[in-house]
Order: sequence, then C-alpha cells, then structure tokens
Amino acid sequence: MSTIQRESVADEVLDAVAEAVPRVREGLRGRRETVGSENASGDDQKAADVWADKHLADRITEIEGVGEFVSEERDAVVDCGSGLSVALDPLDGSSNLESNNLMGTIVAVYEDDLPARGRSLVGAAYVLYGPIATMVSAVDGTVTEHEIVDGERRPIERDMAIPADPTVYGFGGRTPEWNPEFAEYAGEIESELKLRYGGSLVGDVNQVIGYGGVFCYPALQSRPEGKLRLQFEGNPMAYIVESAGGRSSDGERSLLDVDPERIHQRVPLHIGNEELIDRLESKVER
Ligand code: FBP
Repeated sequence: MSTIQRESVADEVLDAVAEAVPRVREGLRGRRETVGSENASGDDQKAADVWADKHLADRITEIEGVGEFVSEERDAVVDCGSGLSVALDPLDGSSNLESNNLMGTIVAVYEDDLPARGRSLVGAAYVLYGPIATMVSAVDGTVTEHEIVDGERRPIERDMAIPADPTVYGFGGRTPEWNPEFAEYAGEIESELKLRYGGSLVGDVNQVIGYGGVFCYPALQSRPEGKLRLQFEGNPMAYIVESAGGRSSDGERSLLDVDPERIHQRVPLHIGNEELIDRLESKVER
C-alpha cells in the first residue's frame, strides 16, 4: 500500500467512527449498569462497553484495506481481510458513565500487525463525549479538531499545537501508591500548575492539548506496569500529542518506541509539554 492509500484507509476508519458517534452517544442511556462480565484486562464491563464495541466493530471490519481489528473489550484479534490494523477502545473512561462525567472513544490505525509499535501508526483519533461531541485526529503529523455533526466530521481547528506555556496537570492512581521519584516530581508540578483530573484519559489529555501541561498515569507500587493499555490508549494518545509538538514517555522513552509483547499490555503513561516530560524522565527511572 502506498502512503496515500494508507492515509485514505485511516481516514475511512475515522469517518466510520464519526458516523457511529450519534448512535453510540444515544445508546449510552439505559446502558450504565455493569453486566457481570470482565474484559480481557479484567475490568468490569458495562452494557454500554459491549454495545459500543459491537456497533463500532461491525462498521470498521467492513472497510476494505483493514486487515486486523481488536478492541479493549475483546480477547483476540479479528482477521478481516488484508491491510492495516485497527485497535479500538470503544468507551474509554466508562466508569465515568455512572456519575455522568466525560468519556471518549479512542482509535488507532497501525500499518503493522497487532500488537504493533506506536511508530507504525498511520493515524489515530479520540472522540470526546462532552457537552459537544468532538474528534481530535492526527494523520500524517497534522492534528485537527472536528465537531461531529450528524455523524460527520467538521474541522474547526487545523494544525493544533500544544500551547508552549503549560497550565494544567492531572495524575492518576492513589498518591500512597506512587513511587518516591514520581511523588517528588508531582510535588514540583503541583506547585507550578493547576489540577484538572476528571478520571477519563480522553478528557484529561484533551485539556493538556488545549491548555498545555501534563497528564500521567504512572507506575504504581501495586501495578508497576501501570494501568493504561499501550495498544488502545498509550500509543494513540502519544501519537496525537507528539504530532501536536508535545512528548510522551513510559518513564524512559517515547511510548511510540515501546516494544509491544501482548495485545492487552499496560504501560506507565506520561504525556504533555516537552519540557515537563523531559523533567519527568530525569527523575523517574523504570
Ligand atoms: P477503562 O478503559 O476501564 O475505562 O479505564 C481507563 C481509565 O478510565 C482512563 O480513561 C482513566 O485515565 C483512568 O482509567 C482512570 O483511572 P482511575 O479510576 O484510577 O482514576
């Protein structure tokens, strides 16, 4: 596949996700309860997780040029032809459904077979189900914010760049569980920036892209591998933030350079302005 063909398949995947947004959003009502099952990562599934997964998977696997599909809600990769590989988090932050707070959908389109390195991403995007449904996409190094109107992407800001002067931070995990090095970094940041933590990766990273700053879900003492998943969350969000001029890190290197071993592999995640991630790396060693 040529670069142009790859980017055109990635665009079709993002269009299919945008097209599904009104139905996914509508379908959240009445699907806020857990269904008594766990996904491949051991999280309790909500009816909305299962429903959104099926709705989006049906559309994405039909696209010509998509060869593999997997989602955070599925154990195994679906073989659906030949071409690019799509990893989907159908509803990221779905524990926020109960309290009716922000949530998102994250999609990653890789050139390589899954599990794939972030460097093989052709495009990535997240949908934010906020007061307005928006999509922020990165394809070919260009980050664009769209409003989603009747299932169509309408660009409102092209060539988004993370503001040079950072304002906000959000850190996940309980503070007694942080490693001492991360706690020291957090102490510095807390005295410099303003706390904004909402409990959904999409909402929290979207604020970092909009205002500048840093979001971390670090390694915890009970979870040295971190909470968030590399294929579905770490890589696509890192790709978007790095395309907007920011940086990402697992503590040592860009998330995009982490070698994946498993589909549902977790990773400590640190994302934000370059200077803030450089400082993080100088304090935290994995
Ligand atoms: P899910 O994919 O299970 O929703 O978990 C991901 C997530 O909700 C992220 O969106 C968010 O950054 C994080 O977990 C919040 O974790 P916590 O509840 O520990 O603050």
